[in-house]
Amino acid sequence: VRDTMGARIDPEQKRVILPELKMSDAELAMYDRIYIVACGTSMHAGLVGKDVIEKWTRVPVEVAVASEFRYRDPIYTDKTLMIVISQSGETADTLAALREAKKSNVKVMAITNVVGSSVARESDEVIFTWAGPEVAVASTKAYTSQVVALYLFSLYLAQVKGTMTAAEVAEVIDHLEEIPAKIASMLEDADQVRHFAESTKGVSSLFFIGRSLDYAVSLEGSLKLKEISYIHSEAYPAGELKHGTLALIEDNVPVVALATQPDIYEKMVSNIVEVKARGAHVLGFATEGNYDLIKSVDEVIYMPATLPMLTPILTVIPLQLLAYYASVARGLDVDKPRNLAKSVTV
Ligand code: F1P
Repeated sequence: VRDTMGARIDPEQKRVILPELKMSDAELAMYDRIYIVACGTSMHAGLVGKDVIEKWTRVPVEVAVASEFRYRDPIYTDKTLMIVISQSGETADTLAALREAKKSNVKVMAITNVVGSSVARESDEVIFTWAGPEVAVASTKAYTSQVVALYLFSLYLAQVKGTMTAAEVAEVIDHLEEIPAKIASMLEDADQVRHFAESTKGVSSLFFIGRSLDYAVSLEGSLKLKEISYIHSEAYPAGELKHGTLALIEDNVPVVALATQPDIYEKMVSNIVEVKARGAHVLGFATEGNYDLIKSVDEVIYMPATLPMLTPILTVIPLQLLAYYASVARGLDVDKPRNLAKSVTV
């Protein structure tokens, strides 16, 4: 986190610095509305960013799929900031949205991995993710680095707007600095998720449910599964189940239920009870210490504890592994899924 991001942590001061930011802090603090525009995995990172920016800075954020955004007539004011997120920096729809915004004189900040890419060159501001080359088609480390960039940007914005105290920022930084070790331990301890993935071999459909940040991560887990294992999969906000999706739950349908957010834990448990009552086989995700969840589900994966706002960086790891092992179990080429290109430039 400290050394590789275009956004950095000052370890002594426990503050975030954006060394490459060209605009003044006063200008940044002035923006009162943010559009985040991106495609695919990058858009899912943006959904995490939305919740984090709104919570820490109180600036309203709208996340838009770039391929749809270009048909809108967006309501820009001179206090609107657009953030475009693109691993490759060459995605056609994201570039089109960026160019439209520039025509309306909207300030655009990019979060991208590729120095010299079109998105990097054409945006007013850039935070590089420095995630190294993404070799496989399906984005994995790009997501993590984009989410980290969004956390750091949000903290910086909170600093300049004064919406968080220095102590609150320092607390988040302390937790962020512990994340790499926690990810390493999760990667070493992947047997349970591999076993669950292998048990999906004959399965034709799999559902993810979650609320709030857990829902945002569910969307990415579901996309990874579709992309590389070709299992039909959907992610739903758990509270929406009874508005239709519950009809699809029957005996032995696998459901991955994320329950990492303490303030809505009880509501998630009642959704899990609903799908279990229809025969679903539920793999739950909870934070270490929250050992109660096993009473409501068939299997649980416990994740290292961190701040609730930071859990997406951890939760996505076993979800990516689930897609990976499901793909391997089916004998598929994990790195080159059918029909997909690394960069969608047309
Ligand atoms: C966006 C994206 C990727 C996905 C695939 C197709 O790319 O949807 O998230 O994995 O490779 O493109 P980008 O704009 O982040 O480069």
